[in-house]
Amino acid sequence: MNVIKKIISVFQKNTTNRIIQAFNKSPMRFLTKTLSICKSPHVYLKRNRLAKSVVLTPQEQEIVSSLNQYGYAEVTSLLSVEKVKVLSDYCLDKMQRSEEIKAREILKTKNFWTVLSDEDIADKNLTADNPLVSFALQVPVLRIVSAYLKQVPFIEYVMLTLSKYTGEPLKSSQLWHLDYDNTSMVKLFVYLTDVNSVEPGPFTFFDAVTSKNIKNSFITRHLPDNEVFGYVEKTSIRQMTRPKLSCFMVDTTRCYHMGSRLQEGHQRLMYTALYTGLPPIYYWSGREKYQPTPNLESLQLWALKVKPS
Ligand SMILES: O=C(O)CCC(=O)C(=O)O
Repeated sequence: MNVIKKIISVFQKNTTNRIIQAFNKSPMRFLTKTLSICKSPHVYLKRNRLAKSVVLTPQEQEIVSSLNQYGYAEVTSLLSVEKVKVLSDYCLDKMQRSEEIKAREILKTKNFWTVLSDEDIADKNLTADNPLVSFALQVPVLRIVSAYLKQVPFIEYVMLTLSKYTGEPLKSSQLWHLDYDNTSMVKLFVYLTDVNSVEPGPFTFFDAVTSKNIKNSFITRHLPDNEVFGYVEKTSIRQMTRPKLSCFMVDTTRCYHMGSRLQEGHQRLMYTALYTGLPPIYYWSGREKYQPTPNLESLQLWALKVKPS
């Protein structure tokens, strides 16, 4: 009897989550966001207020303008070379152990990549000095995201993916889509292997202006090339063919994108940090999951959503 109850509860939970996901993949997500703000206005207002006090350097201002206008920006020259090196060493070591990590992967949602960061996350909280987290905590990035989202962000996740060739038809994020983790968010990407050509499956997108011309259903779907090219010119594609250690930021809620379309014999190691404005639009996200380290600045503490001790 207990087993049946358990099966029913799992089924109900999955069904509820699927309904919420479908709802938030439609324009109704703005209603969800409004309701979440009404439920916890202090979270939203406090983070808004703090963002107003952020002072940007001229370089940061330029990046925010590019994000506002086009939904993306190159940020390689903004980031600490030392931090990129630490991230790279940490991630390349994981790549060497990818088969072992793959065997312990938690969520096998996409067979064209292995989530190498799963072993960091597992059941535990991540510490702020974990290289995947400390890279996302760079204050210039947090200032930029705060100014762009008009809200001091939360680091919803950090992720390291190793994409591989499967020989199977394209699916999920290999097709064109927008992201719906939140109504306001931005992603920071770092290539940790060279992606100098189309073979290693570059992150590919249309800027926010072009993306507006792409039509989708009320509950949005991932779109194949032929459908997308019915709305926009192939020539407006932005293919991030860049050497390793290149860093860029994209508002993936505004820019249609896809990637990981690898050709045989290639692989791509990429780091992603997702910054979101709180409150979340899903009851299961926006949760505390980080352990602070001493001497963090205020923006960093907010980004980790840690309670001050
Ligand atoms: O694999 C890729 O380049 C696409 C990743 C993606 O769709 C995303 O991070 O939202």
